[in-house]
Amino acid sequence: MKFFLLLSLIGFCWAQYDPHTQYGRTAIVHLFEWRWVDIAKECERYLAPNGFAGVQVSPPNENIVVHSPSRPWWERYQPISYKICSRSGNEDEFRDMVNRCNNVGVRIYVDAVINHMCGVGAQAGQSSTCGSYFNPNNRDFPGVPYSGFDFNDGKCRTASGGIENYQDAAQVRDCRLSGLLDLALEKDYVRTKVADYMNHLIDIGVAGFRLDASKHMWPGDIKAILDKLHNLNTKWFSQGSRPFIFQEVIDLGGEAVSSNEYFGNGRVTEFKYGAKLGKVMRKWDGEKMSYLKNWGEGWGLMPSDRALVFVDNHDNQRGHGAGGASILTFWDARLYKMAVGFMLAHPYGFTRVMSSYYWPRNFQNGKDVNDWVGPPNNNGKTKEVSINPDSTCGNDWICEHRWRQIRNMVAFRNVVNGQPFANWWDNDSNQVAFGRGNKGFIVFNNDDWALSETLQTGLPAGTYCDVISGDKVDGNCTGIKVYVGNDGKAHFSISNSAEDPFIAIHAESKI
Ligand code: AAO
Repeated sequence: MKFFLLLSLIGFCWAQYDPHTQYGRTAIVHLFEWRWVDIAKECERYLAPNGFAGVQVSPPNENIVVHSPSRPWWERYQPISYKICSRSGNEDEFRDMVNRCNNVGVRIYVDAVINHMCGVGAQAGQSSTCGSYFNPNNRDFPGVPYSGFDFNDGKCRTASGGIENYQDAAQVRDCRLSGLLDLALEKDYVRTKVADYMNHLIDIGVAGFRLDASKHMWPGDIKAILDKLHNLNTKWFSQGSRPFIFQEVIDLGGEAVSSNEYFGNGRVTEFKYGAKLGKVMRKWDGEKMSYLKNWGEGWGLMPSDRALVFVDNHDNQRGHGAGGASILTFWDARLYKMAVGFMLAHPYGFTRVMSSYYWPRNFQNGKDVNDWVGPPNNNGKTKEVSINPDSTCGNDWICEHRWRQIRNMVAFRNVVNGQPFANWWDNDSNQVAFGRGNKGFIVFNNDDWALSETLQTGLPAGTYCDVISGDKVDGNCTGIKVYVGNDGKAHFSISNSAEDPFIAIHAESKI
């Protein structure tokens, strides 16, 4: 009994699983490589009005400038210092963004790169985004400052100094990931420097962190850092709120490190989610949507209240990281919208929507040789996210979060929040439907033939607007109308050649 009391007490003070979203908001969006000035505007003009809970932002700290290839997106995963100074903007712009987003109830989550600094092969005097000097050869990063004592060179036991075998947990934690200089996070000095950086951001008003490369840090080292963190800024968060933590651990099974080692620290990215859902939607390996009936823990996924879920991320949408070819992205728009729709309708996990930019994908021998290309830019200066008259984005920003089907499913998730998974139906193939209590219902047709079924929706009688094919505007519907009878049943017809072969209705789409 005492033990459980203690546990719940710890759970209470250490609510690092709670994203601290504004009440009723349930999904965040990763605005990959966006500038702070654009995110500030997006919070006010789009995210808040459409019920988005928050934004994962690209690493805000100073990073190395890579010229070959020219300014790749991944240079931001090579820290030089913890000054808030990157191609997304300076500290003033970052502060302005956090203020303006919080003021409209949209939270900011920072991608924190704390496992390592730049690559061992970088050149002394190579430039950095804020001009801080560094010399990787003698491990000198005066901008922090870190020196030779602060890295794991002596601890790693591989000949190359890099991770050679993912079956050896000590290598994975103590050796270099992709040649990146591995910080000695068991040192209190290093922990303090990292915590100072994160506390600086917390004091500005961020709500939490994605911890990059968590698999490559010992869970106990992460905990020691988290123990040093401040509570969230009481200008926007209630007294005693702990920062939301989600750890990037790629665990598809079969390796020495597994996700559950990290549950004590916060949530963990569930990479099986997108890999498996992609297979189902593509009908690979004999998978079909009817098998999704017990989606979630029933599929071997981690506990829902520990999972941060997504269909794709900035790595696996371009062949980095893990998940492989099954991952769905904006490049496969039709299936992608269905997969994101399924994710947002389903109660499992805390959801993150991806928002990408275009790059000239170019496969050679199965590999995209342009997988490095950075955000839309003029001579290295990131372009503004311009907005077209039809509310989509210009300047090569894809803005999946602004696609009607995805934006409306974020609203759907908010409306059905807390409602149980209900009224499952399937045809033993790729036509499925389910509801969320008496608040929402969704029907998919991923078969090669038409769907025509009368289904129990669980919803009160009335006429509903399908939020996939249209919007409820001034009490009318610009898309398909669905008539729910007094018995809760409605007839659905979905052609297999429909632009978007799924239909979703909810309490607030009733007309
Ligand atoms: C760049 C260059 C490198 C250069 C380096 C230093 O590309 O050539 O050596 O600079 O100069 C990003 C880029 C990197 C880039 C880096 C720094 O992706 O290309 O390196 O910035 O600029 C592992 C980690 C995971 C990591 C992922 C990319 O575990 O943490 O690799 N993701 C994060 C970020 C990412 C970033 C970093 C970390 C570094 O999201 O953007 O890197 O800050 C297995 C393991 C995974 C492992 C993958 C890939 O996955 O399980 O843990 O991820 O391999 O190495 C099947 C398996 C699956 C397996 C997969 C691939 O799917 O089931 O388990 O195959 O083998």
